[in-house]
Amino acid sequence: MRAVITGITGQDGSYLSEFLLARGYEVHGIVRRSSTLQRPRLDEYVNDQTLYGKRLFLHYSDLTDTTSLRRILSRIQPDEFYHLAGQSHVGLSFEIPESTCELTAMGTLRILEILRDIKPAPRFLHASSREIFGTPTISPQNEDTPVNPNSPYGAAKAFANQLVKVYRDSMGLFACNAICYNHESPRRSENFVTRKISIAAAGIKLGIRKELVLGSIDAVRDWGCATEFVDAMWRILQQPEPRDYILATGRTHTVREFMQYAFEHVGLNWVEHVRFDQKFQRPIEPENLRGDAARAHRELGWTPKISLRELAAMMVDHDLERLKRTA
Ligand code: G4F
Repeated sequence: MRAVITGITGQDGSYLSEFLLARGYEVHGIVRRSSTLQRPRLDEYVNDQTLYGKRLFLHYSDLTDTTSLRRILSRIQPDEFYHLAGQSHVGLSFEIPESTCELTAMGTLRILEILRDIKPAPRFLHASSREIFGTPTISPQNEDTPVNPNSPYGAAKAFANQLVKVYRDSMGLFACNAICYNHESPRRSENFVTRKISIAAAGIKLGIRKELVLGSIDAVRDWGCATEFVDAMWRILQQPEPRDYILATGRTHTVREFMQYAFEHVGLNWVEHVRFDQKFQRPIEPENLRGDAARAHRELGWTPKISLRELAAMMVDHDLERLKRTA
C-alpha cells in the first residue's frame, strides 16, 4: 500500500507515518521548502537508511502549487491520501485570516480537484476540526451537529469539510472527514496550550525558568491523545463506504485541570507559577465542546483509552528529558 501525507512533519503526520510504516506501507510526505532542513519529528526515520528513499519519501510542494501536487500524485499513484496540512492555530487565524483560508480551505479544494482527475483516485482523508461547530447549542456534538464556526480557522475548515462531502456525494470520491477534537502529545507544537504547560512545568521543575503566562485557564476542551487519533484516521479509510467521523474522547476538562495534572506530576503547585496575560485571550472562546464519537466506536471499533492525567504526565516526562539533554 502506498500513502501520501500532507503535513507529514507535524504532530499527526509524523505519528501517522510511523503507524503506516509499521504496517508495511510506502509513505510519501509532501513538505514545504523552508530555510531549514530540520524536521525534528521525522529525523529518526529520515536518518534510517533502511527506510528513507526506500519506503519513506519526501517531496517538495505546497498547498498553493497545484502543478507540482498534480505531478507528484500522478507519479506516485497512491492508494490513500491523508490531508493533514494547514495553518491550524485558532488564535493565530484571527491575525492571519487570509493565509489561513488560502491554505486550509483553498488548499483542500485544490487537492480535491486533482483527485477528481486521477483514475483510480486514492481514498482521501481530510483532518477536519471540531472548530467547524463554533459554540454549539447541542452537547455532545456528533456528525449531524449544525456547522456554525466562530473563528477564521473554523470557517476555513467548514468550507473544506463541506467540499469533502460535495466531492464524495457528487463526484464519487472515497473522501472522508475526521472531525477531530483537540489531540495532544509530546510532539505538539509549542504554541498550543498543553505543550506550553508541559514545557513550563518541566522547566520550572529543573529551575531553568520561573513562570508560565497564559490566557483563559477556565476554557474547556475535549482533549485526546494524538497517537490514538491517527489510528482512527487509518481505520476510516479501511471502511467499505466513505463517511465522516467525530474523533473525540467525550470527556471534558479545563486548562486549569490540565495544568494541575502537569504540575502535580513534578511535585509543583501551579498557583505559585502561573500568570494571566490578556494577549493570550481569544476574541471569542467557544463553549459546550464535547464530542460524541459513538459512530467511530461502533463502526471503526475505536475507543480512546489514554486519560488526560496520563497524557499530561507523558508530555511533562518528555520535556524533562529533553530539557535535561539540552541544558
Ligand atoms: O491549545 P489551543 O491553542 O487549541 P485550540 O484553540 O482548541 O485548537 C486546537 O484544537 C482544535 C480542535 O478542537 C483544532 F482544530 C486546532 O487546529 C487546534 O489543534 O487552545 C486551547 C485552549 C483555548 O481555549 C485557549 O484560549 O487553551 C486556551 N489558552 C489559554 N492560554 C491558550 C493559552 N491557548 C494557547 N494556544 N496559548 C495560551 O497561552
